[in-house]
Amino acid sequence: MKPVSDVPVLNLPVFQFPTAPAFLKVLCAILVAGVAAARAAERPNVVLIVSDDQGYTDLGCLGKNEIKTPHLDRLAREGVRLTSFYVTWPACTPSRGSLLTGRYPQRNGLYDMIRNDVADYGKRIGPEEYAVSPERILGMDVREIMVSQVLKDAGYATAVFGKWDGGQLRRYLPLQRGFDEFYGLVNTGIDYYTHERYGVPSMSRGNEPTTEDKGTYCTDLFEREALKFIEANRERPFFLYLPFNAPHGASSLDPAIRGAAQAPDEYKRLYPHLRDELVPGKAYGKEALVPSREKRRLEYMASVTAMDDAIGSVLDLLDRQKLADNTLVIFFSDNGGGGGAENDPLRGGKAQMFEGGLRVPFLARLPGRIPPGRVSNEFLTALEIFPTLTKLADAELPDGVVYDGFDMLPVLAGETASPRTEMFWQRRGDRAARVGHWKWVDSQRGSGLFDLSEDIGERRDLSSERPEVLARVKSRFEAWRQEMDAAEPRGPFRDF
Ligand SMILES: [Ca+2]
Repeated sequence: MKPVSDVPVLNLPVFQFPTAPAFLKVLCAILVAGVAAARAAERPNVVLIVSDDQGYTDLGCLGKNEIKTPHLDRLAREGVRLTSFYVTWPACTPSRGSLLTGRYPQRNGLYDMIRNDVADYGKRIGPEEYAVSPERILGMDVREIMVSQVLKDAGYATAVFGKWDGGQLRRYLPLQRGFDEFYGLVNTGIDYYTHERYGVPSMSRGNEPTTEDKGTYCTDLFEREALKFIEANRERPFFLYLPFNAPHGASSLDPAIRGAAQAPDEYKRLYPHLRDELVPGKAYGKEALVPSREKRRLEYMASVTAMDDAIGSVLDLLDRQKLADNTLVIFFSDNGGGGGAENDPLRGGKAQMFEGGLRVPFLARLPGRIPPGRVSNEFLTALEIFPTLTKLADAELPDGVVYDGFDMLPVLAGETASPRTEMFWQRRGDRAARVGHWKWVDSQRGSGLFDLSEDIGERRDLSSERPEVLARVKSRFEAWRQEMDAAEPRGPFRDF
């Protein structure tokens, strides 16, 4: 039997009833604390979903082709779909870096692809590529603040599951950039099943490489992690960044796999009219069987539908946990469609300065704020993501940092017109600008001045008919370029 003296005794202070003013002070303090706690609990969650190389018209709800995306279609029905939403670069790395920092790639320093992987076998990196990506030790400048850090500091639980693509050395990894959790590929693309990039294992959990799930379709893994995270954090505000690598082509050494996305058979069976076949072709300078054009479209569409299913599981869980009404869900593609994608009626695609490389599908849902079923042609960009999420979380933009966007929620809600009037792009020697409804392109793949209000397909070059407009748009580009050159230098590509 325990001696009585071992029983813990609570040494409570002798309670004295406070005097009236003191009592009011205590009461006020309790009320303020209660309101702050309630406010913290009320702050909306954020689920930011990014797909990889998805085409402008590859959404089932558009009815333009046979692709099946029932859950993205649901988001469109319950929220807003944008038709003039742009990313900051026509390929993965800088586009993703920009949405996380709220700054032009030319301002945050990550203005080209990070080739911090073994190059594809037999690939020759040209001098132009070497000039901007000479090493495998690069990443987003560590002085850059990501939106994850701002939300974490504001009390949000933060996680990223999927394609990181912001540098693979430890100092560049998500846990050092304001994310509490990370599971995914550190680089820009993998084989969906082996999780290897051209034979090199590329998955990490937290700061450590892992092969724990080798063999499992990666979209399913990101879904699994997302659901676990939401379950675990349902009582507090959370920021879930879900950047899928679907429907990007697989980075496999196998000629029968590379060059197409990958999807499980159950999703490929949804598109029975497309033949799943290999045809004679070339790989690494030798004869080989490679995916046919039809198979590339099949794998692409099936991988989009598999991703859509994962997104459906996330939306279902938000419903079950009664979180849907207090969660901003955003979806867009990191750049224009490539591989088996369709961008029609836009000109061009991934890696190009035409609209097909830069204008992407976008959906957002926030019940009670964004009216359901809206379609908006307002001019908005991925630069708006950072200020929008910061405002939503009732947090402040970091001091002394120049941001290139603004809070776009009032525009998404249809309350105000977009304040954006211009946007600029540069990819090596290729340049482009949109000023109002005018678009100027100067690139290896073609150039011209186009009136997007009448010619979204950029078919009719008006350079000689409207020289005054051309001069104005080019001068706006030059002013932007000068501003970028004058910005505080950032790595990895510039000396600092
Ligand atoms: Ca991409």
